[in-house]
Amino acid sequence: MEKENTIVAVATPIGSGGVGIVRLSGADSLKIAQSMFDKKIVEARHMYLGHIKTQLLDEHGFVVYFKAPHSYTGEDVVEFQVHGGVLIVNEIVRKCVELGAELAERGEFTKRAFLNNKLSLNEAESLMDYINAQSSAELKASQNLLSGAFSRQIDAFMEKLKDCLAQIDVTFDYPEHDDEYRTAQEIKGDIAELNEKIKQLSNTFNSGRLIKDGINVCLVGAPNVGKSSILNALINSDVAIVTDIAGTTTDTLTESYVYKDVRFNIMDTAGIRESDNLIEKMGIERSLKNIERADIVLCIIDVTDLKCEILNKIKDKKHILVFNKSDLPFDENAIKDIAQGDDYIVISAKDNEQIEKLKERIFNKVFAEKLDYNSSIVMNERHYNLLNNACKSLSRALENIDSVTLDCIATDLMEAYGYLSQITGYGDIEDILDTIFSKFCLGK
Ligand SMILES: Nc1nc2c(ncn2[C@@H]2O[C@H](COP(=O)(O)OP(=O)(O)OP(=O)(O)O)[C@@H](O)[C@H]2O)c(=O)[nH]1
Ligand SMILES: [Mg+2]
Repeated sequence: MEKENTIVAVATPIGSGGVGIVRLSGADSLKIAQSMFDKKIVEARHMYLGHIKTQLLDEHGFVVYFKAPHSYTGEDVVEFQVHGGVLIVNEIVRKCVELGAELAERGEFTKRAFLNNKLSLNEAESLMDYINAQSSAELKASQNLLSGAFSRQIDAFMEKLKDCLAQIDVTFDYPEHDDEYRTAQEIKGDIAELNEKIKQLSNTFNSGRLIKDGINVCLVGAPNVGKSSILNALINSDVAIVTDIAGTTTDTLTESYVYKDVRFNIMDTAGIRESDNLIEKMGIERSLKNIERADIVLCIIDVTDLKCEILNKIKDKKHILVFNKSDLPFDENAIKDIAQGDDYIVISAKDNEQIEKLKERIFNKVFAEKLDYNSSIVMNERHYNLLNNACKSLSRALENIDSVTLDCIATDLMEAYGYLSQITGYGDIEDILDTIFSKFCLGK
C-alpha cells in the first residue's frame, strides 16, 4: 500500500481563473519543483516568488513547500501558485511529469492523507460532501462530520466493545475468578446501551439523506387547481406556465428553494384526470411516478371545487392537503369534512397568502425532530449501512446471551467491531479504498 512515487495534479477547477494551483506530493516533490524554479526553496511554509521555467513558460509565480509530515497528505508537498490559465497549469504539470512525477489519480492526495493517518476514512468522505455541499445545511452537517466528532463517537463505541470482549476473555482465562453468569449479565447491559446509541446515530440518516439530496416535494391534484401557481409562489418566480385551461402542464417541472438552510425540490406535475390526449396521458403517468419518488406529497385541492380523487393514491405517503384559492368564497366546514383529521392548510397562490406557512409546514412534516447540526448527522449511505450491520450483530448477541456460552457472543461482538472499524477505516479495508477515492475530483 506504501506509495513511493511522487504525484502531481492541478488542484484548482479546470478552466481559466485568477489563480491556478498545481500540487506535487511525494518524496521527490521538492527536487522536482526546485529544478524548474529559480529561487532556492529553503524554508517550509514560506511563499517564494520567482520564475517557474519550462520549455514553453517563464511564469512569474509562487512556490510553497510543506515538509512531511506537516502537509495535507503527510508527505512532502509543493504547491505552485500561478496565473490561472489552462495552458499554464497544464504545462507545469507536464514539466513535473517530465521530471519524474506521475499524474495523480482522482482523490489520490486525500487517499494518501488517509494512509498517513491525517484523517479517517469517514472524514475523507465527509470532505467530499463538504466541498460539494449545495445548501448551508449540508455544509454545516458535513463540517461537523469532518471535525472529528463523529470519528470520536465511533472510536468510543469500539472501545466499549473491546472492554466487553476483554471481560469475556477474563472469564475464560481465569474461570476461578469470575463466574460466567455474572459476566454475562454485566455485559448484557453494556451491549444493550451501546446498541441503543448506535441505533440513535444511524437513525439520523433519515434527516442526513434529505439534507444531502434535498427534499423532493411533489405537487399533485386535478387540472386547474393551481399546482403551477403554487410552484411559482414557492420559488417566487414565474417559471411555470399558468392558464385557466385545464391540462396546461404536461411535463414534470422541477425547481428548488431553500428554507431554513435546507434545499427543497418542488415537482410540478400534470393534473390527474381521465384523458384521451396522448401527451397529457404520458404526463399523468409521470405524475403518478413522481408520487413514488417524492419524500412528501402536496395534494392540491381547489376550495371552490372540493374534489380529491387521488387521495387514495397518496394516503400511504407523507402528505399535506393544500386547499388553494382561499381568496374566493369557500366553506371551512366542508374542508374539515374532506380532511378528516388529515394535515391540511388553506392558501392562496394568487395572493401569496400562507405561502411561508406552507413552507414551514412542509419542513416540520419532513423533519419531525429538530435538526441539530452540532451533533453528528449521518449523511453517507456506507456509514449508515455499517452502523445498521453493527446493530444487527449486537441484537443477535443480546438475543442469545442467556442461552449460549460467552464465546459465541464474542463472535457477534467482534463482527460489530469489524463493521464499526470500516467506518473510520482503521481496519481491514483495502478493497473499499479505491471505490471511495475514485469519487473524488482530481487534485484533491
Ligand atoms: N382565484 C385564484 N385563482 C388561482 C389561484 N391559483 C391559481 N389560480 C388560477 O387557476 C388557474 C389554473 O392555475 P394553474 O396554476 O395553471 O393550475 P394547475 O393545477 O397547474 O393546472 P394544470 O397544469 O392544468 O393541471 C389559473 O387561471 C390561475 O390563475 C388562487 O390562489 N386564487
Ligand atoms: Mg400546471
